[in-house]
Amino acid sequence: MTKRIAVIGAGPSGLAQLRAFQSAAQKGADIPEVVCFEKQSNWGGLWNYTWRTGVDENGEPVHGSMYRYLWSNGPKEGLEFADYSFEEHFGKQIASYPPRAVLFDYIEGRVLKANVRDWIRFSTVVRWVDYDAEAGDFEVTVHDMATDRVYTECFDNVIVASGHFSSPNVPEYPGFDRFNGRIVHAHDFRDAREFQGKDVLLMGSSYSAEDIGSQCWKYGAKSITTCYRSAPMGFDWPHNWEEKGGFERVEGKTAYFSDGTTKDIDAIILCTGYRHYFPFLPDDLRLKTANRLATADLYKGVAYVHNPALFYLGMQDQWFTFNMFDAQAWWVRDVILGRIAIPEDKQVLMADVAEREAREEASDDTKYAINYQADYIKELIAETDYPSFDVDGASKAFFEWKKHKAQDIMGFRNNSYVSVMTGTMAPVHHTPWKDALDDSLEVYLQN
Ligand code: FAD
Ligand code: NA7
Repeated sequence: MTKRIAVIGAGPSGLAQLRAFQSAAQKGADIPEVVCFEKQSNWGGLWNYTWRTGVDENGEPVHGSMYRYLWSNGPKEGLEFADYSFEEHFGKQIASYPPRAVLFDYIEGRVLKANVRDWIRFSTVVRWVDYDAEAGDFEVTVHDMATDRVYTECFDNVIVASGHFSSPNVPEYPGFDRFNGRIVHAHDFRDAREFQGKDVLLMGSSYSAEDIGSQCWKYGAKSITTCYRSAPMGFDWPHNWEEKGGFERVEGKTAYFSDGTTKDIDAIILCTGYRHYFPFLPDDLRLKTANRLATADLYKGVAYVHNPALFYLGMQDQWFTFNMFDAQAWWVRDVILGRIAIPEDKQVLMADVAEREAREEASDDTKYAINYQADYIKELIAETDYPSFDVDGASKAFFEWKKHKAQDIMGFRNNSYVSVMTGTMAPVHHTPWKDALDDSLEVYLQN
């Protein structure tokens, strides 16, 4: 095969794409040349932890939003690879909410086994992608930071797997410019110990506010205050955690809220979400979407309707992660291998997007949303040879997880679930999450 494929990013999504092609080759398929460009010096995407914030060693924006002591915020049984179980990787079943280093090790294990590291050009930033309509190919311009060389190569397809939880959404509120303390976005938060003994305010009512607040609480913040724009998280918080309404302004160190209350605070952490940001794409190729389950302009959630030779992986909001990226990557691979045809009529592609959007909007219910994403995974894997697995069983782990969070927000990570890949129950972790201050791989695996 003479085709050339560019994959942008070697995080879980990009690595899923490499593994998808390698698995086809292993079964005897003729596969294209796959070149993956990764701006960091190692793979793993967000799971490749960096202490840096702002700019990296090359002066590029730091991709990582990961922080120390992060434990998976959902059960591992919901994200397990169908072709590489936790038991295969660790040689035993492990507890259900692994810390970052453990998940990094697992992600890495599969691609080390697949032997695809040579397909990746590390420390290489994709600067620009153009489509040449006459030639029918893409020109990809990259900057190799190690040799300080900018060059352009042509590809038949481009697969964007650059993630969408990296570029922060940073609102401004009255008084921020004169606040006598630290204001930091979740993207730049690294170590909860920085806030030991402090009164911390977190803005937002989603996963980052919940988890960064929990980290700060666990590592000794004096008090946690969260404030919401639309709706409270509504958990049964510890005694020194308060949830307030809308944030109005800050004067000196005093924050004012829409319910008329105030709180003196030392630091503000903006857990206000992220933007889909593709500085390397021109208008006609750039995905413009909100963070939702049915992304705009992506046929089957992956093929760009305005140019279906361009694909995007992992651009949805995520209940499922790693195995959803796999389902997508296997499907994209099969389009490229000519096993699946994308309809030529653009109206058909847009109708597919509209149907997905309408179905997502039909309900606000969380269970509905989880089932919606599960159905999406089932739809994609039915069309490829990705190992079939009990996706509804994985959804059940998510339903249990929601229940466990409602019961005990600081204790939900002490629960265990059954793997739908191997049928084994996870062991109970040796130490309750709130007392487990050492998040290293060695300590976690001591079960
Ligand atoms: P990323 O992991 O973001 O990887 C994208 C890669 O693309 C990076 O390596 C980046 O360097 C590279 N890249 C970007 N731009 C360029 C460029 N121009 N040129 C070259 N390379 C480029 N999911 C879970 O399942 N469980 C969790 O507990 C969980 N916790 C999370 C906690 C945080 C703080 C965040 C932000 C996300 C969390 N997620 C979690 C969701 C996360 O999105 C996925 O787990 C996963 O990392 C997404 O993989 P990805 O490959 O799509 O994107
Ligand atoms: P999310 O899930 O996009 O949530 C962002 C939150 O920030 C949400 O509660 C928003 O409120 C709130 N928000 C956004 N803009 C503002 C402004 N201007 N003012 C006040 N509040 C605002 O992002 P997260 O970082 O929590 O999670 C993203 C991923 O990171 C997730 O997958 C995790 O696993 C880790 P809204 O409800 O929209 O009113």
